[in-house]
Amino acid sequence: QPIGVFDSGYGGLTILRDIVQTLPQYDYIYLGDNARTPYGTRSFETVYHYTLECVQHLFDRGCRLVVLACNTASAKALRNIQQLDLPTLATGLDGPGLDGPGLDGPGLDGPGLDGPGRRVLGVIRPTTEVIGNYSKTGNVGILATRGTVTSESYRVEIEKFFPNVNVFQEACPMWVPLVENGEYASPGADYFVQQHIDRLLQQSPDIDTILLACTHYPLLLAKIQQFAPPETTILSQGGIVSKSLVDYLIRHPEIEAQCSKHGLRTFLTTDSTEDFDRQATVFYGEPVQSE
Ligand code: DGN
Repeated sequence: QPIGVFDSGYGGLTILRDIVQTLPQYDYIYLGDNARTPYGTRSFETVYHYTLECVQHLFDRGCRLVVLACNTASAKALRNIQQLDLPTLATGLDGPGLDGPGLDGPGLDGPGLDGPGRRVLGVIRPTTEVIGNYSKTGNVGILATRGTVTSESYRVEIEKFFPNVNVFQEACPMWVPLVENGEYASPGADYFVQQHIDRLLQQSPDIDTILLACTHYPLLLAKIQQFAPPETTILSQGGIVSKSLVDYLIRHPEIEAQCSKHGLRTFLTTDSTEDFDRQATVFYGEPVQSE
């Protein structure tokens, strides 16, 4: 079966891009819920229902393993989806890595969830497991959508792995629209990127590590580097999530054995395929043809 990768829109393609570079042999189905994006400002209930529908669709398309390559969905929906114990949607995770207890999957290795069914993984857990290793000052900054910030998922998860690390968060609601409108290098990008970097650093000038905890933000990396102090470590999630997926598949050979390996890529969108194909090239780095 193909590995499913879900995002509220185009952003998860920045994660998929790293995953397919690291694990090119597998088949992947990417689903972007472009008709209902953005998720970043929506309620927990709405994000949960939208995400569940899309995960179910990926299961219906034959996936047994689905990665929520969206921070907002991982923060607001993953926990509830993993706790579902439906005959058609048996999810659950165990051990460290993309999974395990916590907001990304609290106590999900228990009975009734792991089952014979499908697995849903998020992007928060793998990132929070390692972020403290990058910081010398013990002060890390999280840049994300308002939904991810207000969920407090990053703060709660990082405190579990790195109790001595201080977490500072800043919601950057203008950054997703900037990216989706191709404004990577415009005066508008200068204004809003500087504004949020300054606000983050006002919380603590000792922040030496900044996590781009939203799938779109790697496309603003050059601007972020321009306005952050030069010695700052700026982390994108794609590489971290890919490495975590490698570890997960090694630890779960029974799931790995079920993953089909023909190098196929399928792209699905809930909205216009023309728009998706045009934008996706920017996020994925090569042309795609969506359905
Ligand atoms: N993919 C979303 C995230 O990583 O939070 C950003 C896009 C959105 O829905 N706002």
